[in-house]
Formats: sequence, C-alpha cells, structure tokens
Amino acid sequence: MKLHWSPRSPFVRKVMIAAHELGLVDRFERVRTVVAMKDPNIGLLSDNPLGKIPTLVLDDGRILFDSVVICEYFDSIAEKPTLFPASGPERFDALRRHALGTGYLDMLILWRNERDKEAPFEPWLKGFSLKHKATLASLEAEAETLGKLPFGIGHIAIGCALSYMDFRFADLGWREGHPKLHAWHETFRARPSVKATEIVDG
Ligand SMILES: N[C@@H](CCC(=O)N[C@@H](CS)C(=O)NCC(=O)O)C(=O)O
Repeated sequence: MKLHWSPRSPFVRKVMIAAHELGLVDRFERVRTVVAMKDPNIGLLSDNPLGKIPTLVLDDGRILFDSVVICEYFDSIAEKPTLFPASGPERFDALRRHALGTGYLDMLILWRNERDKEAPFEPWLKGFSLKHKATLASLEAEAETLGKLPFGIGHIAIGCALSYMDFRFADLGWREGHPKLHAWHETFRARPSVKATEIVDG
C-alpha cells in the first residue's frame, strides 16, 4: 500500500497514529505529497479528486480517503481491531467525539488561512474564536470520561487537534482554564504512537 503523506499534516498524523497503535506501520510506503489549497497538486487529483492528504492507495488499486475512512480500514485489517467500537452507543459516541476533534481541526486550518491574510474577514475570525472556546469548554467537560475509555478514534482526533493548537496557535494558550483537558492531553502525548508522529514543518 502507498500513503500520500506529509510530516506537517494533522490529518495524516491521525492515520499514522492509528497505524502505530495497530502495528501496521510496515505495511505501507509513505510518499511525500505536497498539497496547498491555493496550489492543487495535479498529480494527486487522479488518486483523490479533492486533492487532499491522507490518501491511501491499496495493493489492488482501490483508493481510500479521508482520514477516518483510512483509520477504519486499518482497524479492519489489524490482528486486533481496537479503534472503532463495533456497534451500539459506544460506536456512536466514539464517532461523535471523532467528529468534534476532526471538525475542530478543519476549523483551525480555515482560521489559520484567514488569520494570515493581509485583511482577514473579522466576522469569521470572531466566529472561529467563539467556536474554539465552545469546543474547549465541551472537551473540558468530557476530559475525565476520555481518560476512562479505551483509546480509540475519538481520542486520536481530539488529541491531534489539541496538538495542532500547540503547533500553530501556541499564542492562544488553550490549557489555561482547562486543567482536566490538559491532564488528559499529557496522557495522549505520552503514548508511543503519538511520540512517533510529532508534526513538523518541512
Ligand atoms: N477531511 C479530510 C481533511 C484532509 C485535509 O484537509 N488535508 C489537508 C492537509 S493537512 C490537505 O490535503 N489540504 C489540501 C487542500 O485542501 O487542497 C481528512 O480527514 O482527511
């Protein structure tokens, strides 16, 4: 298998953490693929018409995206699937937590693009800031539960989003006022899968 990959993408990091957790890192080749919203990677479009990474090319030529689909595929081929509860309330709670973490990440990417413009659209900046605060408040309320649950897809998405805050929005100091979330994030950062996939510019 071949994974369109970059060392600085938090979405690629989600699938790399899943691969480490499930013991699948040696099962695919990483192909450095440069993407930018303002300059689509033409070569990638035949594998993923949306021009996004991660994108996984399977050995039989089938192609999977986006990050959560790749994570669930990895879980399905692992000897011991652990990341997606099979059914019931546990599954839907995990998928909802994943949606919160990955949706937060989507917003942070848009926020960063807008913030870096010469003349950012102020109502959007205000909206991003409001939703960011609401997301942190909701995660703080759920942090103790996160710590008690088996590590899964929701933890991966939320942890990657908080680590992306450290990477691109360190000035916002998200830990202040969120002690339980801070404590949970320390346990996330201590996992070998997370340590092995630190995102870097490059
Ligand atoms: N929902 C997608 C988001 C992936 C995504 O936005 N990746 C960024 C890199 S961090 C990308 O490929 N951006 C290029 C573009 O949007 O043109 C997923 O979960 O895989």
